[in-house]
Amino acid sequence: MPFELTDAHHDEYHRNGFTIFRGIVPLKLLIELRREADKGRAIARARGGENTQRLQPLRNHQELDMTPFKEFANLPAINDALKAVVSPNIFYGLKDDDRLGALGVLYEPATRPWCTQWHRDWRDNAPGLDIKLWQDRLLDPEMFNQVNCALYEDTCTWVVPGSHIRRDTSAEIRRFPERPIAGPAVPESASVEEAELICLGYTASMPGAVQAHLNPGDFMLYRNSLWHIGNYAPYKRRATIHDVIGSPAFSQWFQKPPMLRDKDGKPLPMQNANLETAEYKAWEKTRKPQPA
Ligand SMILES: O=C(O)CCC(=O)C(=O)O
Ligand SMILES: [Fe+2]
Repeated sequence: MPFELTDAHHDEYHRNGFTIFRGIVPLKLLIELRREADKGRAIARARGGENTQRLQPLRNHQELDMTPFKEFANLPAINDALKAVVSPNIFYGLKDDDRLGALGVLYEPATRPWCTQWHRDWRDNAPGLDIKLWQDRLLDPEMFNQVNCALYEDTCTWVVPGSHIRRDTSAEIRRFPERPIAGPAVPESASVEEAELICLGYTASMPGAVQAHLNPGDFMLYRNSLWHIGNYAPYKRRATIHDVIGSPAFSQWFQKPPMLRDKDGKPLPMQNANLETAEYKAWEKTRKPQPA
């Protein structure tokens, strides 16, 4: 059945911070995208190691035929749906040249399961970013949009629905009081199975976490201000197109992200937005010796 946009996509995106355009990639294009994306896996591993997560941007690699990716990024169904759900101001795909901006592909690791930390992009992975300004932009739907479009079934991404437009809840602060956010404790001696289960336990330990389930050709649009994580295993074959969705407001941010700097111009360390909360203070007491 061809993809059909409904009010539910709009509601889900704004309420939960993500929505999925099911089966929006046509069959012939899916075949071509798989063919080129699968070539990128070896290039990614040669560059980033056997367990690397991505090849991005794709456009730097002459070995790859960008034609299907261009067709993908210009699909009217995708562009119309994005504009209807997010805003008429957003842009995707080609603008005025034949490059494909930030489009990349996410792959499964070759030998070892691993996961990212739980995070909200920019806030938790950009040391020195002025997170008060990040927080001020959360309610603007033209900011912080990205896409995962699965070419094979993909269950790696987990999210906390609704977290994209709010501060952390008490439970989230108790779970992750510290910055930078701690990842799972996987001993180097852990077997592959043990590493997989430790990562799964860490991933599932986030209050309110939900696993996204993408089938081939499903396009997940999400705000990366959502709490989210990627959890990977070698047997979960993955080739998922990963890209940002542009807007004039986001281009401005992207070109010059607001950084806090010291007097020598060096970015400050990662900030923690929860320092004044009761939950953070309670946690701090448990780890610091109290003054006499
Ligand atoms: O693998 C995924 O789907 C998420 C990756 C991610 O969030 C990241 O690398 O920042
Ligand atoms: Fe992320």
